Amino acid sequence: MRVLFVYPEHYLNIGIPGGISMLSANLKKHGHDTALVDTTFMKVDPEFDSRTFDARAMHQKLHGGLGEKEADTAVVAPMKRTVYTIEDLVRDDPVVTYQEQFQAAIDSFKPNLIAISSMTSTFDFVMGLLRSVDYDCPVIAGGIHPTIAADDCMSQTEIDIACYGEADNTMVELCDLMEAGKDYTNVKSMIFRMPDGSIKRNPPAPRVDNEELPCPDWGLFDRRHLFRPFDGKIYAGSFYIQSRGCPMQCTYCVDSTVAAMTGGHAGYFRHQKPEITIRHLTELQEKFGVNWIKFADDSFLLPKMSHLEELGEGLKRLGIQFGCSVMPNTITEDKVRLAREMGCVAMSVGVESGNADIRRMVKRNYKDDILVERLKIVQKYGIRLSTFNIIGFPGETRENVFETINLTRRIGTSACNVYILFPYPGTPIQIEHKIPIRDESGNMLPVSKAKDLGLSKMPPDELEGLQHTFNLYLHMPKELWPLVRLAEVSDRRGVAIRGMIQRFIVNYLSGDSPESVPLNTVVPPAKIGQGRPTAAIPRALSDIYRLDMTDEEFETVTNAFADYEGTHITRDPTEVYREATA
Ligand code: B12
Ligand code: SF4
Repeated sequence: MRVLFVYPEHYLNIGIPGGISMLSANLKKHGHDTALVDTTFMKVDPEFDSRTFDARAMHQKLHGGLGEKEADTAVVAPMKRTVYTIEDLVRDDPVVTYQEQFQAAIDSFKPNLIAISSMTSTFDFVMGLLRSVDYDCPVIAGGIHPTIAADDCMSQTEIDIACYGEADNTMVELCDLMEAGKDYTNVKSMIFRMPDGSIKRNPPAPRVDNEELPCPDWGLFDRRHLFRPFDGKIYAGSFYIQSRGCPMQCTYCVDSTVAAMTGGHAGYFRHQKPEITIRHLTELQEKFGVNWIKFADDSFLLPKMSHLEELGEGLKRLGIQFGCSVMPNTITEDKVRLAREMGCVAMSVGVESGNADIRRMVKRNYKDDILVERLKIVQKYGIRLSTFNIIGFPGETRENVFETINLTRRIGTSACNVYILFPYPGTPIQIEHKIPIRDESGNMLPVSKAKDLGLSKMPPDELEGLQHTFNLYLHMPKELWPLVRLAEVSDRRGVAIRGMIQRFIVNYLSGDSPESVPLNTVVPPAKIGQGRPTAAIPRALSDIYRLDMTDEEFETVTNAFADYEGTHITRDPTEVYREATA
């Protein structure tokens, strides 16, 4: 069987997905042939593609932009500059259309099955892609959206089969039966559109033994997925997952629902032996020169010390540096020390909220002091720490968001990924608050609508403003917070101020020496009050005086600069690392 996978990823959102790479490896192992259509590196012309079909417009609605660099980058943590950036990877690429690329793949590969892998946020986009091409074979959809919203998936008449949960073995079974011309509509964990138009939903398949699977098929993907800038250097690597499922049940996540629908919580979480991980990574290193891995497991430090020690021996032999996610309750000094020795250079931790009641509500029940103490251990060992934070939880107030900002400042991370809560289908919060999957016009509720759902006590603009400025509040000295406050408003001026503050922070993190200029060189003397002409204004921020400001704002900004004594921005963890390892 020839299976054509479709990976509908955002432009330049690089990284090899575990799902397709594992399915492809297992299909090949069982004698099937695979190919891939991947939108990650498709440089499209917005005008042309929107005339061809609506995929780009759809993507624009879903993600607020595709194909261009986001003008406002403040949502993402400011990082050190690298000499070569992700845009350089595609600088010389021709402009293409999704339709042409997809059609060309169909025409040359002549698939017997089109297999799309989709998250909720990419589902309408991939359906747009599918409708733009001609093909003559069944279509199967899998991944988290078909898993959690199978009815929504089957409501699209182009989909013949939806698969819920893992498909490593069932996909092979399906292809074997199809190839042999036998009835394949009894394959478990799959939902079939029958010839009479009815829908047949089969019971869940037994859980996959992830120790028996071959090494993920990274060769199917464009090598540029392996681009890994870190701390000013460039490495080669991608995601690798050693486990299936998760033992936690956070209420903003789909995992507890997936566990329930695929056979219950018992046996849902499975972790493979270290020797399997090492065998796969050795193969990936030999084939692709891998020297950097992002472990996509939900908690890298969860296994016992003996397991981690064995894994560490192998990783040290391979000389692979890695990043991983960890749950705070699994952090101990021994494990962190060991992780560092194994080659861990970055850890991300879901801190989510700085308010203990909210954390309890979403089943992330840790005490502030414990969080701070444990995350300091991570930094003590020179591991770059990044946190994940969510704002906009049900009932959350502006004060609660500042509790989160202040807790994150106490923790001392300077890389924080902040999201507005979006209740994905199947999450306990989505179910409890009856958030629809699609809007009145039948479009998937876009992630950009998260602010409008009315779950928190903040109006949409305030919530969005706080998301855009969260990292700026995190880094900037408190005296300069009045500037950040002005940047919360998403008008031209607010966006310009965000850019200025962002550059100020990036310059600082990149080691540029901070320069100041006297106030009287940036504003006309008439504007300056008594005794302030020589007040020092950081040069990188002085353009704020070129923007329109009311007299009151002028006073607030100038007073903020007057109170500001130097450049004590929240420190870059790499400095902590250098000190720790000096
Ligand atoms: C690595 C990762 C990413 C990577 C790679 C994505 C990918 N497609 O793998 C990147 C960084 C791109 C990413 C981005 C995002 N992610 Co993510 N990600 C993950 C993570 C941690 C691991 C994925 C993985 O490798 N799993 C292991 C493999 C084996 O499982 P799998 O992918 O589910 O595949 C199996 C089955 O689903 C099925 N299957 C998969 N594809 C197909 C196709 C066919 C035809 C068939 C039959 C079966 C099938 O078989 C596979 C093997 O058994 C998961 C959590 C998780 N543990 O799965 C979240 C997860 C998928 N991400 C999630 C989210 C929310 C996001 C973001 C929106 C985050 C954000 N706010 O920016 C973005 C969305 C990007 C976008 N395009 O819209 C949610 C998805 C929720 C939803 N309803 O869509 C998840 C489930 C996390 C969570 N628990 O909430 N993510
Ligand atoms: S949010 Fe992470 S830790 Fe919580 S249940 Fe989901 S995957 Fe597990």
